[in-house]
Amino acid sequence: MSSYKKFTLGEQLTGEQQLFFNEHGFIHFKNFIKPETVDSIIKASQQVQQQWLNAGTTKVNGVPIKYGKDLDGSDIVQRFAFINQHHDLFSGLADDPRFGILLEMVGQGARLGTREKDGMVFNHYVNSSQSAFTKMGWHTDGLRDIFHGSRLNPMLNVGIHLNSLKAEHGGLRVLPGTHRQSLYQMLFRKRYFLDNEADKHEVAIIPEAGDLTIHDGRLWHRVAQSTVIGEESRRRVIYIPIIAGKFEPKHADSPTVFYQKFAGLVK
Ligand SMILES: O=C(O)CCC(=O)C(=O)O
Ligand SMILES: [Fe+2]
Repeated sequence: MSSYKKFTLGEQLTGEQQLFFNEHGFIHFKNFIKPETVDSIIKASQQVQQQWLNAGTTKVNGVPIKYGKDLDGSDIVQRFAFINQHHDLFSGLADDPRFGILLEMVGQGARLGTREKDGMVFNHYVNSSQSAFTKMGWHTDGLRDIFHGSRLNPMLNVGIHLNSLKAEHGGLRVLPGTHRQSLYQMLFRKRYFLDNEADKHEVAIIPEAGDLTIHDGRLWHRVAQSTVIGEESRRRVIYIPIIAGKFEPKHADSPTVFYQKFAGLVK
């Protein structure tokens, strides 16, 4: 599987879409949001960034905020957590009724993780020597639950992509089918966050701005570094988890959990 089929999200998931997701552990929907919405979202993220720079915010609900430098040397936020709690545009985005269709993929008790885990995350990658965020090593998102000592609850990660990219700009790479693996493979297939080499079975997710993707919390994936440097390498993407199981909201005094310290390994 080197390229893959892209879908359009309708009133409900089709049988074909469900089969694709069950088999491969990811799915890609074109044009979830309009170009104008993408522009407003980027502007809103810059407003939150300015607030956090002014306030010197280091953590939100215990989750570390990742800072770095833009191409012009200015300070930027490269990974926001719980951004939905800091701007109406992002809380409004989480209220989009179409997420209801996606919740059915998890079933009973499914909800958007707007108050749990890292909330709505906003990643901003740019490739330059000064950037603090250019790639992310192989991992599954569900490992967090194992660190939490809880059973692996169903978890999907919904991505809203804000740039139109080609393969040379890096971006999300997934190992299809690895969501149907043993716990052993989930733990040890690769070295979490340290391994970042291309895998011969990986698939490059090639989005256009406004597309939505979903990947299973057990699926191995990484973010490849752009092969080009500068403006062309800029990549913004929002993630929001769909979760089930016990409701575990975070709050201002929530502790920083062990896996979040891994974030420091990522450049
Ligand atoms: O930026 C991406 O596309 C993926 C980020 C990711 O895998 C994560 O934050 O867990
Ligand atoms: Fe991830």
